[in-house]
Amino acid sequence: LGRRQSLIDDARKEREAAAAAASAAEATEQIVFEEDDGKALLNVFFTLSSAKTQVLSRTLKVFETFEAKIHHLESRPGRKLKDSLEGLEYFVRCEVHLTDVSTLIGSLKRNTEEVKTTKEVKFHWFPKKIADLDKCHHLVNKFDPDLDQDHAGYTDQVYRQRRKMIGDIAYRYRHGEAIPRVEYTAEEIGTWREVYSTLRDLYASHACSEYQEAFCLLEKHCGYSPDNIPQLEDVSNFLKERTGFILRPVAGLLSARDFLSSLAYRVFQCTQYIRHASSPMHTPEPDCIHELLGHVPMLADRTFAQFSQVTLTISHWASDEDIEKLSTLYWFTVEYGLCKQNGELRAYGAGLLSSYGELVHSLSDEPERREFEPEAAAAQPYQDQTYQPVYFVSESFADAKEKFRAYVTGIKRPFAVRYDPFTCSVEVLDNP
Ligand code: HBI
Ligand code: NLE
Ligand code: FE
Repeated sequence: LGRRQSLIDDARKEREAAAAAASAAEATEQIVFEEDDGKALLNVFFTLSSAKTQVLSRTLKVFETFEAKIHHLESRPGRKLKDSLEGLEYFVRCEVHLTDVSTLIGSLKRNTEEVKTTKEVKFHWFPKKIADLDKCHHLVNKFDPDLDQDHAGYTDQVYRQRRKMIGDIAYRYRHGEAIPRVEYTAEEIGTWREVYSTLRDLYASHACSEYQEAFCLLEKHCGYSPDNIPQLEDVSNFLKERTGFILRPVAGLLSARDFLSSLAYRVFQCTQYIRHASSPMHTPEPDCIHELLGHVPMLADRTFAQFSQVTLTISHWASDEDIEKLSTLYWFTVEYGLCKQNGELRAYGAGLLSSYGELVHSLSDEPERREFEPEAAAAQPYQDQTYQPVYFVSESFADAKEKFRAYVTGIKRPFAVRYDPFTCSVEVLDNP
């Protein structure tokens, strides 16, 4: 009975909406931001003067062509049309991809006498101001030591306990607060020391020059040394002065959407725990070694910082497919990119610069290396458990940035956003 009543209610609501819309002279639009994908909910009213079924089926074919999901369809006696023709009026409520709305309506207009529409456009929720990043904390738990049996720390209760404690800092953190300091244990510092000294010896021959320059500065001003795990708060303050990037703590691997949205605000979400002592040379999940030795030096470079924020214009409204492509592109550049410098191959990707196992592998004869092309890279399946079989090489750093930007600008966008650096907020500029 409850369900029946709600169907009746729905039908009534729809009739009211239809009546309201029918009396509106022009098509109206309403934009609502929701958890939903980039879909529009479209109410279409059209009148067919001919009673021929062919005309009706040709019209409905338009909906089929655009893969519209029909929620409701009804016909009713039409009002008198201008040329004293009489016909049936149809009301269709459907869900259609945002970018198809205007073409769909255009096609309907060619088939029918009179078309009116009202539209609600649905977008993913996205952070409109920097403090909204407090809500961007959706973790992907495929590498969680509590859940993933292959995790080096899966059977180590002490390690798992420690991860929880450090993870809590991130859960409690709110934008604008100082990042709480962690007092690292002797074992943790031991892991850091081993990775740090091995990598430092490799950087001269394996890391790009921008990395090496920033690394020197971090050793000088930011507590980078074999015996000290730098504190996120200090590193954040250092980056803020260099490139405007700040850090905030996160408890693990973040969803690509939340991760990219944060970059749009020049905020880098940073893990604070360290990898398990048994796997110093490589771990599939991000940890503070990956962030501090892989990402931070690159974020201290102005060109690179800009590169990272390029996602601003897109990550806010991108569909799931766009996000997938963007994060794959991010993977093969920011995480695993190689570039040429003075005729030599060098690493600029953070996943390489934080793993001595993979850094050596990437420049050895083992993997395949291809010239960086965004289209190809965005479609290339990637490996997130162990070393990459394929890397993309760009002519230079600036070249990778330009190509990335060109690719991103080429993606269709339903509205533009403007970032206001004074208030660290985003303004939506135009409707579809
Ligand atoms: N989450 N904590 C964290 N650190 C990263 O480096 C990271 C992430 N989530 C996704 C991600 N990186 C990227 O590889 C892309 O999926 C965007
Ligand atoms: N494999 C990297 C490392 O061991 O440092 C971490 C990659 C995180 C995406
Ligand atoms: Fe990373």
